[in-house]
Amino acid sequence: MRCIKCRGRANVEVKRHHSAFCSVHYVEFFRHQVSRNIKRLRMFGHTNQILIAVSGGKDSLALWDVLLENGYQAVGLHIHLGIGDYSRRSAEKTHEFADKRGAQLLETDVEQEFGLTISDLSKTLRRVPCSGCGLNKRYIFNRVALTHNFDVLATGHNLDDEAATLLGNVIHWEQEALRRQSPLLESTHPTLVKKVKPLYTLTERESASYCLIRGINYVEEECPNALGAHSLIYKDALNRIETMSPGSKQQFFQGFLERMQPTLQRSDPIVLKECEQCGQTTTGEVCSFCRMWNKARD
Ligand code: Q46
Ligand code: ZN
Ligand code: ZN
Repeated sequence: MRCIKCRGRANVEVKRHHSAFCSVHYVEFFRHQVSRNIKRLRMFGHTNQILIAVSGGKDSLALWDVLLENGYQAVGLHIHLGIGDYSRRSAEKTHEFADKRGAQLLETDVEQEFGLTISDLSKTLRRVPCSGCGLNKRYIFNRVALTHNFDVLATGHNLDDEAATLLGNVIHWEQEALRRQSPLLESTHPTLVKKVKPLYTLTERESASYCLIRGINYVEEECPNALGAHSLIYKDALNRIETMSPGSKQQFFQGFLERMQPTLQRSDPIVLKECEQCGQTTTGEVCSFCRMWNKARD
């Protein structure tokens, strides 16, 4: 296999682009994809302050690296979830990355701030950990971005994540979730920060290859709570289809963005109010985050 740019020995094959690259040109390809996504969807510019949600996994660290290398002002935010060794190792990898580059990192600890780790919260509420965890992460990312005056929140969601979420949303016909599923969510309320996903055209494998070539140490294990999660089942199904028909995953998600999203976004948006307890957005009187913690502290 030869690199399509320099004809040297290729190290990474990208089947859905019918391409292969040597290490140097792969890094160039990956960064170009990210830059193109940022510019095409007008996610942010070089004068914007970007907060990037960093878990310590391959996607968020690859994204942080690309943004810093491309001269963007990107500050990391790591949330300590309190999920045993997995959380400890995730924090270690995040610190290692930030220290090596002298990059600014903000941190929040769910237990210190709210009184329970994600694991204890799930036991107290008798709910699967992911539901409380997802709600906490979304809430904290938005709140930190607002209180520190960031222009935009960037996450490392990749093509595999987005295609799996889309499949789940279609299987359950989650209309509101489908309307909001986009690599770019503009702020629709003063307490909602703009959200972007610059890796939405790149796969997990491509982020992993980028980290490997760049020498980025990331937490390789999955969160123990992800085992048996629906998202993994959907990813597995999509990977099987992709193996038989390369490009299907991209076609599925890109086709949705181009053909379905514009129609869905024309429907009346939900009216947002401010939560009586915390002031963040909600459709009712008290937001789901406050309701969850009220119940846990009962
Ligand atoms: S960290 Fe949290 Fe994920 Fe673990 S508990 Fe579930 S949502 S699986 S991305
Ligand atoms: Zn090359
Ligand atoms: Zn609230």
